[in-house]
Amino acid sequence: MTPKSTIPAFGVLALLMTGTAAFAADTLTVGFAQVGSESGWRAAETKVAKQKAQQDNVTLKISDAQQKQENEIKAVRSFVAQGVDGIFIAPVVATGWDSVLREAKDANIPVFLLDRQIETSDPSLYTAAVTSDTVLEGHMIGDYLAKITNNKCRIVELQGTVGSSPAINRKKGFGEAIAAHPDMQIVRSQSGDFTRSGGKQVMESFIKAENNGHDICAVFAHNDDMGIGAIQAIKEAGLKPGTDIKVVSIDGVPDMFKAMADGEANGTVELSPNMAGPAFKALIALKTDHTQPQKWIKTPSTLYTPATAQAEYDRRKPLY
Ligand code: GYE
Repeated sequence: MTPKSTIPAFGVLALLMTGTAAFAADTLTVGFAQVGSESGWRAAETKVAKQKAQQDNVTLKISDAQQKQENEIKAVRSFVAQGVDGIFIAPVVATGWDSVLREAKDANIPVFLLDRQIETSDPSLYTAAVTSDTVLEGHMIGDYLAKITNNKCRIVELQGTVGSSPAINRKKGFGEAIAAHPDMQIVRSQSGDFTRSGGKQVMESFIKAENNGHDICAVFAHNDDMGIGAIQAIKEAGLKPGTDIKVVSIDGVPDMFKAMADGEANGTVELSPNMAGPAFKALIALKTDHTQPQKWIKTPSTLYTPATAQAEYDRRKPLY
């Protein structure tokens, strides 16, 4: 028996003695291999993770991978070497995880995927994934764009990080939604890497290629930050975002609510930045009484439009 395996027993004993559920987590240390800080949504997720860790008495070690998978893999290896009680990974890209996950599994350390999914031939290599339904998000915003354009629109698409599950899935969901409408087409599509500057740069090139933007009906950005970057590019080209070129995206960050309130964007699908909270809860339950979590702990996604944007902005601002 390793010293680690005595932790749940201690937890249960103290639970009986103190009668409080908070104690069991006192001893937990979690390593979080985070993507980076490419977007406002990502920064909020990190912030909420720290808050939830404090509430749940978890010691949280966060490593910033600067959007590189190799850095995340290194971080996971170091968490395994440190013998942490759980590992959270927000996987930059979907493939290439099996061998490092096997190392964590061999060391008996449960792994939770946060906000992005992976492709693996052996799902037993991770314990659970806490993510939104990113295919659904693409579908929802595609249906909405169809509605506000009378099913007729030449669309440019700003994709997220190449090979990341939200980029793959949001493209898929959006494509499914517009497939029903022959007059809706994606005429240009390129990655802006989920960043504001990437979104702006790629949008500038789309505008140049599309009759100074006059032939573009809408931009679909896989996240709000790229959408905000696109808004800047549209303005600099002398056009009106939200009117001349419609802007729809996904995340629900305050800046996008502000843009909608100002009439410069048309819709976003919000996903909760609280991915760590449900993961801590599941890890604590697993450690205290061996409760196996659901494989996919799904968080909700909600469509927002300009009609309620000002109120939603005021409500969210303090949280970010
Ligand atoms: O939408 C984007 C971030 O993985 C769901 O990553 C997350 C996405 C989010 O960079 O802003």
